[in-house]
Amino acid sequence: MGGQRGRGAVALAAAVILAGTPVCSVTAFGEPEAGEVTRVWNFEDGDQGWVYDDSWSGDSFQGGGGCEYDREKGMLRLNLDYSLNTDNSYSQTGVCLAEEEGIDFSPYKVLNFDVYYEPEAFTTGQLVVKAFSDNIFGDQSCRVMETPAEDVDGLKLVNVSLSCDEKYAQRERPGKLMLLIIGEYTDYHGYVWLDNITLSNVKKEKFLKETTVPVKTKTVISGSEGALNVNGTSFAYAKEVKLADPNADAQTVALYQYLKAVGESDATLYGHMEDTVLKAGAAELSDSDTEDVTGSLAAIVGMDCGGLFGGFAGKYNERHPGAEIPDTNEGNIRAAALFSNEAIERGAIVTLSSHMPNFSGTCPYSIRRTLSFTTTVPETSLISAGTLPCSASETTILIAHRTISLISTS
Ligand SMILES: [Ca+2]
Repeated sequence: MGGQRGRGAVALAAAVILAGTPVCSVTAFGEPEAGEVTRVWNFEDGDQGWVYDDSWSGDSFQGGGGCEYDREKGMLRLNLDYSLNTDNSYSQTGVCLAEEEGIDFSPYKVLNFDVYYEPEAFTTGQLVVKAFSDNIFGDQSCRVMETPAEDVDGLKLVNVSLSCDEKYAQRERPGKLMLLIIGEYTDYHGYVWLDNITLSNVKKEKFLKETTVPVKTKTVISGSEGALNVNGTSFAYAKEVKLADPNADAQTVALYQYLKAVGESDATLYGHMEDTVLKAGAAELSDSDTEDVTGSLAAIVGMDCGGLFGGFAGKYNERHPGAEIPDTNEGNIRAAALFSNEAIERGAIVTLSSHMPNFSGTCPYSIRRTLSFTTTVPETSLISAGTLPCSASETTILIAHRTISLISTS
């Protein structure tokens, strides 16, 4: 169904093709920056007080281990065997530095260190590293084999970065700093090297690269009443599109006409979850990593209402100083709707996903109704999740419905 309708008001989504290979200058990691205060253990002349410490191993780590100074590499070398604990999710040993007067973390914000591992030393599982020093590092961890690594002389190099809790760093003087090397269902049997254990007041990004090539969208796209034009070639909109919803409105039909036309072209629509919500690159460039490297927003922007858009209000407030949307369910949902509207205004197609509950539940609210996605609800009628007559997970669907409705009224 759906039938022959006009293109409606659907915005053309930018078809994004990554613009060339940027020439990058790599920011050297570990170089001190202006104003940086550090304490460094680089093992250029001995173990600097670091020793093997299996005091927390218990029965979890039965393979035995050791640690010695590797003079040739200028690193600390651990000899580890997790092969007797392959079934264990948490097989733990490590190294430590102990200082009688206590370790002063107060000037520092971050602990960095390099971990080198042998890619041939295991067939399954992985290593996880943590730091323990009273409450300074909380429960942070780094899953070593899942972290981007550099290849160095046949070894894999991973830089671990753990934040110091500034509150505890002011208050505590732990006598010991432990670096725990935890085997997770692994048969790792070999060496692990540690180097450049560094406390610093400056947080750095190991893989930060600065592009020197101006961003440019290489796909030229335009639309007319009857056709989509991609890089000079026209693709006529289908006169009819068959949709599951017989009541699909003109905008929906136009969207599918557009998608069908794109599908017939050589262009590809690039999609990115929460393209303007979550950012890995520098905040001062734009609100979208995609835009930073291509010049336009992702063509398809996904929004996931897992956790009732938890954290969206905070992200929105970061991007819009003064917005002051409260960190409540209602605030987060409102922020998600506002993020969505902004993306739509910039040409994106917005998708909304939710983690569905088991529909066999006893919620009195009609699932059929919540999934219809056709009612428009003005923003002023947004209701808080707490007032809904359904379970939390079913509420999530309702929230999705409400958010879709907010988007559709933009
Ligand atoms: Ca070294």
